[in-house]
Amino acid sequence: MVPTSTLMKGCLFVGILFIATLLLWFFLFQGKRSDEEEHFQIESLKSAGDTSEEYMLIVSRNYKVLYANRSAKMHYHFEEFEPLKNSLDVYRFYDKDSKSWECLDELIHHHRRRKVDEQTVFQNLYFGQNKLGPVHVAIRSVGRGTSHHRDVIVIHNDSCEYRLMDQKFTNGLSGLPNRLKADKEITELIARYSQEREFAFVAVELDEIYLLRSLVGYKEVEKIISYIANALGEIVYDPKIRCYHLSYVTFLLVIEEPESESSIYATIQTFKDLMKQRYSRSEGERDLSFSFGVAFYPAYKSFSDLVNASYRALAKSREQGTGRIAFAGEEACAETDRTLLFNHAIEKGLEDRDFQLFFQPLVNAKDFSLVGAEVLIRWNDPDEGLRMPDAFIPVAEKSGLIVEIGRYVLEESLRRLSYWYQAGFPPLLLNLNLSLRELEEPEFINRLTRLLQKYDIGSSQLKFEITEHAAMINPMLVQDQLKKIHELGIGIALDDFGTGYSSFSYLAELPIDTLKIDRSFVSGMLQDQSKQHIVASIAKLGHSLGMDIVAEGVEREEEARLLKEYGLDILQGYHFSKPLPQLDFQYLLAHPEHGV
Ligand code: G
Ligand code: G
Ligand code: MN
Repeated sequence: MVPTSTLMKGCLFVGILFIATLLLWFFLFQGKRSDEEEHFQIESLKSAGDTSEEYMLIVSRNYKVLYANRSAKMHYHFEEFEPLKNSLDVYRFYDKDSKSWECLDELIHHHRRRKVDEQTVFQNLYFGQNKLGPVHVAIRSVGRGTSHHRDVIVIHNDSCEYRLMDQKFTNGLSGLPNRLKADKEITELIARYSQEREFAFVAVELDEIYLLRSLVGYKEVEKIISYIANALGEIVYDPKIRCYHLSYVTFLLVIEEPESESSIYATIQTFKDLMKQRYSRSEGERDLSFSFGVAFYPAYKSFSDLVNASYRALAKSREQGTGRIAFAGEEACAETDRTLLFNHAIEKGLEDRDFQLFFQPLVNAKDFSLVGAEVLIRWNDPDEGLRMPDAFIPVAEKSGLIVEIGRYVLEESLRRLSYWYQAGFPPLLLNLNLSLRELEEPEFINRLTRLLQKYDIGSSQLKFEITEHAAMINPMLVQDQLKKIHELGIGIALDDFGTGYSSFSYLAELPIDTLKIDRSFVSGMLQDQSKQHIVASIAKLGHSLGMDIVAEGVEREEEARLLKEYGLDILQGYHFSKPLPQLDFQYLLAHPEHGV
């Protein structure tokens, strides 16, 4: 129970505030008065000002703050004002480099030029260290043009209420809007969407918090929480995404009208990347991992249903381990269960080293001698038998596991090269397929550099194949990363060239050394004159750009002969050899006299 006297005091206080506020606004927007009257008004305003929650400032002609009311001082922090000598009442702002004065100076200046009293709304007004917004600012000048010129500025900050509301609606640890705010805003969103549009409700949770806390201490966990808040804060630059802090290490992302499931994955990936960039701890310590539970509106129709569904999804993802994404909903569940299980199997396969590298020979088009191989991965699943990449690469692309697969392929390939070199075989080129997701890894280039050193492999022995498709999806990033790879001396081939986009414009922009003409142009080329023309012209164009040209899918001797005639540099295909297990390929290396 609140005691009656406290209640009465509260009412009285609110009453006084209200009257003071009225007085201020009345002063600002009434008709003209004589200077004397106004001087009197200013004095009485000061006393009103001190009980007002609005910020009030009186500024002299030369931009000194003559008076700041209690609220304004509180907001500016009193230490930041220094009373000027000989006047008790005169304050000056102390923080010289603060943006706040710039902003206010400009406001006053503008006001004086226009010579009208006015009210302005500012979305963001710097005030002391803080950014307020939106605020209503009213200015009125007294004694215009005389030495008694005063500007009376009243800032009605919606933030008076804000400050209190803020605390109510903000999580104290992260400064992010809290669960209450989420409830309010999402309920509004639901009303607006009225079941016609969709949004994704993604619960984000830091994994293994109890373990983590006992390992690093609660202070470090609080630091991690602020990093999470920063990362989420960056994501919400996208106006279709909102974020909230629901409880200790649980956050919420709301994505309005997501284009597809993969755009949700993309947002999650961005979050993970940002966390990785911000919070990388010294080696040997655990990485942070997060789990995600996704529910959709309108499948779940209220805030609390969405929370519960996304939490259930989170719990479900936990059953599979940490660092996972699970979706809520009956039908979706069966599908996600299958995907989750499959991804889990891939992870296990990587752990058990059930993945094998196959090597498909690359031959010199002039004499058909062996120059290297394209590395193609196979999955030797103990339960299901040999699995081809088409059966698992797309799934791994979607879940992000392709990054792990790529790491495995890269390290194994380098280990092989190093072994063959030590066994006395001449240096040879390996072509590795690289997916966009791998290029997007912030650590990719560093790891690559480290591994080249570790296995002491010359960069000219490695070439990456990327598809045109990847280059199209994220051209800026691809261009950037490829340049770095190129600077290391590693070659880059554009794979499946001629399928889909084939824009020659980025051929000039990307550091590409090699074009691999897609096998659809080679297969059937003997019967199809137009295919021959295409292959011949791609070769000519590529050569004129200083590139090597490879033809893949060469299945017949006649094709090989024709391609040689067109001046191609390297050939690959079943005619020479299928992709081979390591030992079979090694046999070719050891017996060049047998030919490929
Ligand atoms: O071998 P084949 O069925 O072998 O390969 C099918 C596709 O799978 C190829 O187009 C190739 O790009 C892709 N692929 C094979 N191995 C790898 C790999 O190690 N990494 C990536 N990203 N893709 C691969
Ligand atoms: O990365 P890329 O999409 O180029 O992968 C090469 C794929 O082409 C692999 O799946 C490989 O097994 C396959 N391949 C290689 N040579 C031939 C060939 O001569 N004919 C056919 N049909 N497929 C081939
Ligand atoms: Mn390839």
